[in-house]
Amino acid sequence: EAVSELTKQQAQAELTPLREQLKKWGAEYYEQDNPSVEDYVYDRAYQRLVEIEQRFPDLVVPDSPTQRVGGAAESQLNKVTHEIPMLSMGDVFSLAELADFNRRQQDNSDVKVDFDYNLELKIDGLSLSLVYENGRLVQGSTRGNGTIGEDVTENVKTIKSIPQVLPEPLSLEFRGECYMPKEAFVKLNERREAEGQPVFANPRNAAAGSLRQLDPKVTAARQLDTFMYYVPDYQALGVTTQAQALEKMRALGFAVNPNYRVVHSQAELTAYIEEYTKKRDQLPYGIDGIVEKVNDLATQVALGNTVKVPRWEIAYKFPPEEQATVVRDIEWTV
Ligand code: NMN
Repeated sequence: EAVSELTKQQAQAELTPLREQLKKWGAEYYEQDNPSVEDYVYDRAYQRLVEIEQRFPDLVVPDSPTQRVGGAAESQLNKVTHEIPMLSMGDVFSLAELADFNRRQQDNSDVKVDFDYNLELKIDGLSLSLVYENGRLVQGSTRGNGTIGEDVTENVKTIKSIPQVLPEPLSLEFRGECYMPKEAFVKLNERREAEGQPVFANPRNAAAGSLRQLDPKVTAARQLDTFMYYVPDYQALGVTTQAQALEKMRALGFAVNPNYRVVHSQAELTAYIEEYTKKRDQLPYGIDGIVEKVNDLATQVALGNTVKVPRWEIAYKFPPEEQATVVRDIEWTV
């Protein structure tokens, strides 16, 4: 049923099971690292929830999946508090929706936004926070529910692309993505299969399962890698744009994905997305879309966040490869 046709009673009746289903899928994905459905199935259901709540704003409740980040940090790992919350990201599923998002951002906000976006590959891993004090790595943590994450400090120390010491005595937090390269994922699953252990559903879940280990030796054997992409306190880093922040992080010794690009028009934006839609299979790591960020960091801060997502960035999600034609017909069961 089209959302525009729903009566309020129908909407109310649909919302409860829809939210329950999304919470169950979320727990499987975020907490157990073992999803039971493909991302596009989750995304369609989530999108429907967003649309129903937009049509009936008074039916929004604080514990709706649209109002909360990720899953609970329920593992046996120690907990850390994120002073600056680690948020989720809004998404769009077509170039038309992305153009719409940009138009609204540029025309309808109190903040002046130019067509000056940094585009990055959306690495299919899990968010990671790294804290340095006087240039030394002192803490690594997962996002968890955005405010409370899991302490994985000893585990991140086993990841080769993460510098333990920076060339400058910075006391700063860096954020990025922890992922498992495609080749490492295939080998890991082959080994697990040979040993009669359950295999991981995809590289993202393998990365999450490998990072969230109680024994750092297990993490060390898993060949995790990282791409860093965000510094909350950019002023301390001495940069003013996202592209500069990436370059500065690279200079500090972090792994930074080289395939980013600053664009100034819809045509350049479309060209980038088309290019990486084609190149995606050849990359040695999985990507599930493109992230568009307002390049100017002061403008990012001025735009701010909703309770769940930054207003200065959006993810364009690739259509699911095989199922592209059936995606609109997907139903969820409760
Ligand atoms: O947690 P955030 O940053 O909002 O990321 C959402 C991503 O996680 C989306 O790509 C979504 O498809 C994926 N996800 C998948 C499932 C699943 O059951 N396959 C559940 C929750 C989130």
